[in-house]
Amino acid sequence: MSSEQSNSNQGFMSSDAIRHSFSLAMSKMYQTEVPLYTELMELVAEVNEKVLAQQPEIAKQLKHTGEMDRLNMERHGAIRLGTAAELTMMRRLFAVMGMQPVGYYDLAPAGVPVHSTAFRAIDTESLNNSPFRVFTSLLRLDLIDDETLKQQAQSALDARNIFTDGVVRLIEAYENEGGLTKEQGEQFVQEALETFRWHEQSPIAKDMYQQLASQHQLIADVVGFKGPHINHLTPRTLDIDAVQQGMQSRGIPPKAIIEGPPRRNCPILLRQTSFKALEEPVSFRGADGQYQSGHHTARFGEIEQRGVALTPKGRALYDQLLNEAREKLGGTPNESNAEQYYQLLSESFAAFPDDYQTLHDEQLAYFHYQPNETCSSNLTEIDISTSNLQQLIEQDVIRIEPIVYEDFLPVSAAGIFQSNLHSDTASSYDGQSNQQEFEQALGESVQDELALYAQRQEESLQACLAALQQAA
Ligand code: OOG
Ligand code: NI
Repeated sequence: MSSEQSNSNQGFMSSDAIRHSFSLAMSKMYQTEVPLYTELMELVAEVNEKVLAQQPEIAKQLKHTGEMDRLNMERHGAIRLGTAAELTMMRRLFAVMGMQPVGYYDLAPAGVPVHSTAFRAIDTESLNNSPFRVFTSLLRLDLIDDETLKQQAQSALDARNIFTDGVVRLIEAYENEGGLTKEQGEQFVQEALETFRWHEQSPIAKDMYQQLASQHQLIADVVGFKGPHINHLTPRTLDIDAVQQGMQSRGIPPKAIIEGPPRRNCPILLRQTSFKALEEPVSFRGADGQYQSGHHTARFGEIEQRGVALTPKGRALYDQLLNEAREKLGGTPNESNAEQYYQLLSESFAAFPDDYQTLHDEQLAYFHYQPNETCSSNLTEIDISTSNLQQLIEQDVIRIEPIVYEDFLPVSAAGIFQSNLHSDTASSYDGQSNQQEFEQALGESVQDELALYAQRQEESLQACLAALQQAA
């Protein structure tokens, strides 16, 4: 029995249900905060509908993998935290919703002074019930070189409390009782939402904000606010190139480059684009208690297209081909070299097989194994075992369906961060990446995303063989 079933059996609201409800509440809040996000959602829904109508094989695949029902509720968000204590409590908050930290992303080499993880559901069923994920970064104040400023930033962070008392009580209740009742669950959603809300009033003075921003825009974005406002929500599209064009024709200027792999027949990993952060009015607190007006750019919109998860071998090939294209470009992709970059990218990725069968056979990607209902072979005469897997696939007894990538990509994430920063600060930090320190702040280890995909592939294989043996 999954933990999901066990907590709903005891009269608790399931973690999947809490996560789903939270993701809807968050989307509703962000739509009122950033109306352009609503427009983006409409555009994505339109494009997805068209793809499903025009490409029935994609519709079929999504039905087989269970992703069809989740498509329109699928999104991720992102937040940036300031202290270890905030990250620990955030982990406990997400745990109530069945979201666990997966993966470690070090953004310092790309000039972004944070390291990050993604909180998300783990097993196939929970992912299909609600795929909501949150890319969560922890600011690395150790990368600020001005000692005085570092101290000031630290005191500002230590003085804030980003969680309501109510949400902390409910987190404790969840941990002690093993779940929340429906009433508590609903209350939890409302209380948790408060942490992610936008605050127009900054608790710090304008000149401190400016000093922080001159070190790095991102430092000001974290230290200058009462809480970790959600900075974007990202719906999932089935055709990101169509959305990129659609944005332009609706007068929403997208960032110059779609991050990730090039367009392919069989999408791999993740492609992402965004529209630029909005400049928003903020008022800063003066020493005399009076507020002084200013502005801040932080919140933006993003869209992504997800493809099959890659094995370590596939991922190594992806990294190699991406690096090759970037090295040939001889700089960071931007408006002025976009066409050339796409050209180099597609040349370089010609070396990456582009049909699911080859991706499977060469162990470049992860797949679900499923009994093929349309197969007419007599199962009693066939060896239904792992050692005969290839044969079973060739004879159409078993079909393979791509396991969708649920995680993020560091180079892409850096590109997304960067496109929203308007500062000409360091292009890379050489401070050592420190997963151990991150995990200490988190209060536990992050899960290895590759191991999770391998495990789900293996589980689907065992379930598939068992079903076939039963049928035989
Ligand atoms: C997070 C940027 C990374 C993604 O989808 O890769 C990201 C941030 O700006 O806080 O959201
Ligand atoms: Ni994002």
